[in-house]
Amino acid sequence: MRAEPLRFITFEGSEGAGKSTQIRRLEARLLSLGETVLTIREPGGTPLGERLRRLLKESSPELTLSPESELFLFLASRAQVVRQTIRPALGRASWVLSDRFSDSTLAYQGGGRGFSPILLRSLNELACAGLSPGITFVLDLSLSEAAARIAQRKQESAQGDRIEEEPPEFFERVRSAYRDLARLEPDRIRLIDAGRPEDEVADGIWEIVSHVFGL
Ligand code: Z5A
Repeated sequence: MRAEPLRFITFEGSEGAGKSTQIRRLEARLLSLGETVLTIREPGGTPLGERLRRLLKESSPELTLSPESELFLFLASRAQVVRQTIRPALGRASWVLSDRFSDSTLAYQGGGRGFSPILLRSLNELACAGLSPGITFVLDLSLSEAAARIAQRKQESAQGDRIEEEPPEFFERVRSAYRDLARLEPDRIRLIDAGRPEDEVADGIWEIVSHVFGL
């Protein structure tokens, strides 16, 4: 009999794909069953991580970040959240849901920026102390649909973001890197068509979670 995967579920995909929306939906379903759930985001999840998040997202001419500095700041946030937040929560038998984790580095710094996947895997291994999610959902959405959702959201709250300023080719490479990751690790990484209505996406995710964890 196969052991149940770790109750650590990560959500990945391009900006605007619906990760935060779907995490909230899954959290609500688990809570309704009386489960304990910790929801975090990356970068973030600790006081250090939240400060690094502000730095990483800030778009300002005075604050230049080389690709190498950017990579190490994402990894620093991850190293901290794994040790300070995720491991202890899993140890208390809580579910941990994370909005982005190590696959973001493979997709954005690997696919997007061009760092070697071998190097990134080895740095991720160090940052994560060997921790790997039980399941990862990659919400896959076309660039045009993602852009429409982001534009709609911007009308509601205007917020600048450094990585958002990258050209469309960058995000095409990120999307294709995510699809490659899903092909490489089909057991862990489930590619989800995020272009469907919110309820349909949530039901698809729940079907997988309830099946894999026997809920
Ligand atoms: N990054 C990195 O480069 N390397 C790393 O290692 C890590 C991260 C960890 C973090 O940004 C940035 O850091 C990110 C990658 C990089 N940069 N980019 N680009 P973030 O955390 O601030 O933002 P995000 O992760 O990119 O996600 P987001 O903008 O918050 O989007 P989302 O969570 O995927 O989507 P949402 O907020 O749930 O939904 C977006 C809108 O669409 C919203 O108005 C919803 O109501 C709507 N929505 C959601 N689902 C649907 C459906 N199904 N239909 C229609 N409309 C929908």
